[in-house]
Amino acid sequence: MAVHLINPSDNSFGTAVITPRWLFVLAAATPAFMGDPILVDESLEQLDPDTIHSGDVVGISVHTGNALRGYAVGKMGHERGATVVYGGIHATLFPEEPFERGAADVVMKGDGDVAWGKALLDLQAGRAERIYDGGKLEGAQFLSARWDLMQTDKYMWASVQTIRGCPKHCSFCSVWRTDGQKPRQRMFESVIDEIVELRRRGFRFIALADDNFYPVTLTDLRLAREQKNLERLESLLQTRNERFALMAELAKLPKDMVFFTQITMESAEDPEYLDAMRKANIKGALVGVEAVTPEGLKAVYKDFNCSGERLVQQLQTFRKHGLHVLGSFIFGLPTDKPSTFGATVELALRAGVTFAQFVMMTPFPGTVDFGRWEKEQSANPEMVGGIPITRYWLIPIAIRPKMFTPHPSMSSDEIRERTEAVWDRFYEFGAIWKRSACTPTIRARIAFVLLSKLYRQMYAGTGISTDSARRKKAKRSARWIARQARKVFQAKPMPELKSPVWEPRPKGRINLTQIGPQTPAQPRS
Ligand code: B12
Ligand code: SF4
Repeated sequence: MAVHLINPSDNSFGTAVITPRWLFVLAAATPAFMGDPILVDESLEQLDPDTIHSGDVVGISVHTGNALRGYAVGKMGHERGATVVYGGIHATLFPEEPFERGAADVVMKGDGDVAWGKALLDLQAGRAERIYDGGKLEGAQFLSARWDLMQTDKYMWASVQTIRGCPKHCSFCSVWRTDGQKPRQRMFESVIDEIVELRRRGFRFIALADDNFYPVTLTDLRLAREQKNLERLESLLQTRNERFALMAELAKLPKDMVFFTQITMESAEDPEYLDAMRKANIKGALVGVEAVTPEGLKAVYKDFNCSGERLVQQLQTFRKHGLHVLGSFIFGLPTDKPSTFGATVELALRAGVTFAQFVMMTPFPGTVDFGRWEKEQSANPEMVGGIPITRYWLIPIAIRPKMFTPHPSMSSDEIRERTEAVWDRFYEFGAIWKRSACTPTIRARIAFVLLSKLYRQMYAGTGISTDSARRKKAKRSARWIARQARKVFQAKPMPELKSPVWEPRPKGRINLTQIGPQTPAQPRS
């Protein structure tokens, strides 16, 4: 019984930017006596069906964007006599769908670190359940990935998760619902051990694949103090201290290492945290700016973000602390007007964000936005190709609309065209070249230009464009650029590098008067 783990994708580029972490974590969760699983990442190359045989187990991970391809892979595995198991965020949200659409034998909801091994043992013993619920594991139970099974020459960045869950509740995001609002943090020792292993193998660029690298804000601490809620304060400080301990250890790793993460904008008000990040070589972060106006932020329940000039200042604060920002903006919010597009890109340029992504409003399942939209549609659902639009991920790509929720004043085409124009403006050669001045050498500058172009081609070129000729061209050039960019990220392996010898953790409560900042958060305009 061979075990296959397949990361489905319609787009294969030969080289990928970031490792799909679940593949290597589930490989670690596969019982050793079953042998090494066979890993297939279709963002590199498409699956060869002949590799699957009767009696094998095929594990497929689906998020909403790749669910349709995932179901095609599952049906193919089933036809070849394999047992097909689905997991991942989309299967967690719609556990019946893989049975209806993807010939599933088993579906696993939630975390797979523990439950995957159990499911495999049950399958082998012929007593598998239909649906497993892996739940939300505590950080100490998260497994380290099997990096020994990775094709090292195919990826630019490896991904390591340090924390899951996010205390916020943005209306377009499902993380706080599926991963929970209580941050689940891995012990820093196991994170560092994993990173050391990656550096030994020649990876110096690591994406910290966290929902939110800043789980405790200064405002949270201030409020807990004001409310004299000592239990909450202790828990917040413990989480925060673990973050600082992790960053202190990251700082001791080889100096050529570069980390990238995702963080909320409130961290700009916490210089102690930003300085620790800089020392830890965390050189960049995706910051969810979403909208540049107060109305836009309110519409997505993100009014903890700043707007206007204060936003520019906050984004610049990251740069002052040595952190490059990948600003993430959403278009198509009900509050957007034609003038919002130009104003947003000009703000992004003025604020000095190093990279930016401009995504079109997508109602992802499990979000507040999706729930509202599904309710609105329930009386008289709009159909595309015989499929209700609220199940848009099942609509074949060729006829799938690019936007789903109607806008009060602009058509979907207008929003898409204006969004494409914004990508073009932000990533025009002159603007990229100007931004590339932040790099230290000419080689790094070239790498910066390549990466900017790659990002633009992979995302906007193949994602939002409706022109198939333009999409094909974007795919071809992304393939070529990705090969060149991969070489730039490659580092000399350091097989001699060792993990620190870890002391056992001291037990007992922490002293609340000594740890953590005492300063209240800055008021926001
Ligand atoms: C890091 C990350 C990225 C990175 C790296 C992606 C990559 N190559 O891995 C980047 C920044 C590139 C990215 C991009 C995008 N992402 Co993203 N990303 C994440 C994030 C924060 C962590 C993913 C991760 O590595 N987790 C660590 C692994 C170990 O956990 P896991 O994947 O959940 O797997 C566990 C379980 O789900 C389960 N499991 C998973 N698969 C399987 C399979 C089987 C068979 C079994 C049994 C179990 C199982 O077991 C695993 C171990 O416990 C998640 C948030 C999240 N919490 O999931 C969002 C998330 C997955 N991303 C999301 C989105 C929307 C996107 C984008 C579309 C954003 C955009 N608009 O461009 C793109 C799409 C990229 C693409 N084509 O895949 C959404 C997906 C929502 C949805 N319903 O599908 C999420 C959930 C975040 C959110 N805001 O809601 N992302
Ligand atoms: S968008 Fe970011 S801040 Fe908002 S809930 Fe999701 S992970 Fe948290």
